[in-house]
Amino acid sequence: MNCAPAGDNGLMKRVVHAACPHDCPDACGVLITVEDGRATRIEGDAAHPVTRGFLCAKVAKYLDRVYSPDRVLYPLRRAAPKGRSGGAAAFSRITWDEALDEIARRFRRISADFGSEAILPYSYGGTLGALNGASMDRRFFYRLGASQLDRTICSSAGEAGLISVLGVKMGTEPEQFRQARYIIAWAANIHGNNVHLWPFIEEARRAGAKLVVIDPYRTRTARCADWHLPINLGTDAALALAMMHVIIGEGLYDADYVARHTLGFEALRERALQYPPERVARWTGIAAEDIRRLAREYATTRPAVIRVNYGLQRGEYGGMAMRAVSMLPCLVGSWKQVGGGLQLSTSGAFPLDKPALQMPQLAERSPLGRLGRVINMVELGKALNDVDDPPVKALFVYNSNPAAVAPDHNRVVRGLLRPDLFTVVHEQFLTDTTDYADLVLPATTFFEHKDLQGAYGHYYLQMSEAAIAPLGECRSNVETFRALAARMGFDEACFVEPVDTMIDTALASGHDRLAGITRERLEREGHVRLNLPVFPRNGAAVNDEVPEPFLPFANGGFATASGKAEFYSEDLARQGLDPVVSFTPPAESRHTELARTYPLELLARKADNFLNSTFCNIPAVQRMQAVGVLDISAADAGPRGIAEGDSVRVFNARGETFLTARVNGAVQPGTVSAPLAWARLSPKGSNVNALTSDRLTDMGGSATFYSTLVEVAKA
Ligand SMILES: Nc1nc2c(c(=O)[nH]1)N[C@H]1C(S)=C(S)[C@@H](COP(=O)(O)OP(=O)(O)OC[C@H]3O[C@@H](n4cnc5c(=O)[nH]c(N)nc54)[C@H](O)[C@@H]3O)O[C@H]1N2
Ligand SMILES: Nc1nc2c(c(=O)[nH]1)N[C@H]1C(S)=C(S)[C@@H](COP(=O)(O)OP(=O)(O)OC[C@H]3O[C@@H](n4cnc5c(=O)[nH]c(N)nc54)[C@H](O)[C@@H]3O)O[C@H]1N2
Ligand code: SF4
Ligand SMILES: [Mo]
Repeated sequence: MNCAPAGDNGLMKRVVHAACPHDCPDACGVLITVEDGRATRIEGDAAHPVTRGFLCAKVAKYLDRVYSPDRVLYPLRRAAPKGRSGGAAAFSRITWDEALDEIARRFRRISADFGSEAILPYSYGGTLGALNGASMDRRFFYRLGASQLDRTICSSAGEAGLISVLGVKMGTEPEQFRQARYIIAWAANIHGNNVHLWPFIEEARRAGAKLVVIDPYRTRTARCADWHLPINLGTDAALALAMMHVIIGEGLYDADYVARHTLGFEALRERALQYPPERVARWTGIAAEDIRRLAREYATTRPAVIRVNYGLQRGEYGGMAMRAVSMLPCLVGSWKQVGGGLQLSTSGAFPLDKPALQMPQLAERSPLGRLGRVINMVELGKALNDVDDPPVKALFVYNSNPAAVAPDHNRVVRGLLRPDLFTVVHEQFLTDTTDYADLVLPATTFFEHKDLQGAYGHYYLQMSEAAIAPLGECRSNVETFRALAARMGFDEACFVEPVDTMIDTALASGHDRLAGITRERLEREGHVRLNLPVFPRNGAAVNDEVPEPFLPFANGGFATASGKAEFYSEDLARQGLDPVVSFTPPAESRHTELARTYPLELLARKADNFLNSTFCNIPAVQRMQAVGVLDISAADAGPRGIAEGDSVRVFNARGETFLTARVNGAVQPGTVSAPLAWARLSPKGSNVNALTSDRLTDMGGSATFYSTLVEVAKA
């Protein structure tokens, strides 16, 4: 941070280093200019090796979000019936004292009448800050004896799949993509969801690299690619197996790497034999010849890297799909080259002391005397309507907008409408979820609080300083749960621990990768690269100005039980899953019985310019993003009498939503697609999640947003 009196007008002007906390792999370094207490400018940190001085279009407009006239600035109490009505008019302003008293009183009552597990926290990716994401809140709910939330809505299937092969969530660092000569963007919408990787890919392409995109949707990334393979939803495991069929059959694998660093090759060879390209072509919609060419090019071009993203694992068999794709670099040995390998996530490299931040041992001091039961956040509708041991009587939502993002929206809303459910929502804005809140508490943005920030798309740890004072009466998550703990009479010292001490605690895990990385250093430098072992000097820690390439698995060193990349997994066998890898069509897909009634596969995707449901309400961002649209192929539109611009009803047994048809070649026959947005801003108040189901994935208990069958009719 630097301070200087600013020229003529005598205002104090300073530039503050922060880190974008939104749920995005890029975790950008951000510079906020503050003049006389007001933020006046936001820009990407040019010194950050991945941010490189630019921000995505939505966060570039963040001043509009921070200073939006729609910010919730004071605690609010409901003054009208729950439901989609009224917005701000449905609430009246109260004081923090009144709000905290009411929450403490209701929580005590519910705990006495039904047991403390009748209280359910609900949070996800509002902020990925180490403190405001998961620290004081966890302490509070452990001490309270509340139900635990299994936070599975995004990535747990893919994580399970990746970890089943590699043992850890690590991969190729983004800076190395510039050295790659064959790049597969597999379910990776790089322009939309990971834009800071793009300049490295561009650099590689200038040096002759080829970019292949495997995505059912013609994203901007696909349009820019050398080769786009529009795959049918949920069929990636089959494609990867067919590639392995070719690679193994034609002897294109790295026999030495396989022999030294993998386990179960013979079992994999036998399995891959069952997936010849001709057979797989029918499932994937990709011609056998294209599959062969892809396999040969991938196996023989060096270095070859795969950027795979979580879109791959939002289908019913997402775990197996990620498992299959994760095997490819292990088979061809591309981990050995700078610019080779695979990246899903880098988050496993950040060894912050989570137990010390979250303190699960506090559960022993709760009325329950142990950890509460676990509720899967994907099944919120079930939890609110059907769970009875005890029923959920209070819901505390923060960092999340479940009435927009949770699957089976109508069932979720049925639960949220229950008059006997006490719902508190800690938010920056009035959202789909506050439509059902009894109390709304005002939350700070990252401009207004300090935090420590890791990443899942690079290897830099960052300090995010508070740039401005909290607006109105906003409080951070940390301060809100601190205040609630005091009101509940929790007198443990951890509830008064200052933010800086919490940051010190998080950094004090004693792990090598954090050696020498202190709060003071992060405050000085803004971002610091983790101490990563360097190839070929594996084991030696360096932290130079220009970091040397980090090759996590060049010499094997996988974090699995066997220490090898596991083509055969004893652990999966124990769970009753296929220990090798296989393809199964999702129950909701064109290959199954239900497709006779609902013949179209729905890709209920993310919007390129929103962040899940965040940013939907900001006018400057709305201008960049078409919402309320359904992409449909001419082959599916024609027979239904649907033309470009027509209003359509998209429906299945769970619900319906109303959209405007776009017949522009974005999707293939049999697939339709619509972006996620706020339900309350959508025609007739429902979004794509009115159509999605709460069925869980094969591994990790994640959501199956992208295994959804629908029918479409002209409205
Ligand atoms: N602009 C923007 N950025 C975001 C987000 C956002 O909403 N908007 N969301 C953030 C979040 S929460 C996350 S988890 C990350 C990562 O989010 P991602 O997982 O990368 O995002 P998705 O859009 O779900 O999927 C990525 C791509 O996979 C494709 N896809 C979907 N199903 C399949 C399939 O079965 N096979 C294949 N091959 N491709 C498929 C989609 O069409 C999409 O283009 O992005 C983050 N960044
Ligand atoms: N159909 C469909 N549904 C999806 C997806 C999809 O691709 N398609 N993607 C899924 C995925 S990958 C994910 S990760 C989930 C995302 O689910 P959520 O994490 O719920 O995502 P957001 O919609 O971004 O909502 C986050 C909310 O937190 C608030 N917030 C931000 N910062 C703070 C803070 O510091 N404190 C508090 N108290 N609140 C804060 C924001 O204002 C915002 O309303 O959605 C899932 N749902
Ligand atoms: S949302 Fe992602 S790309 Fe945009 S500023 Fe934040 S971290 Fe960077
Ligand atoms: Mo996510």
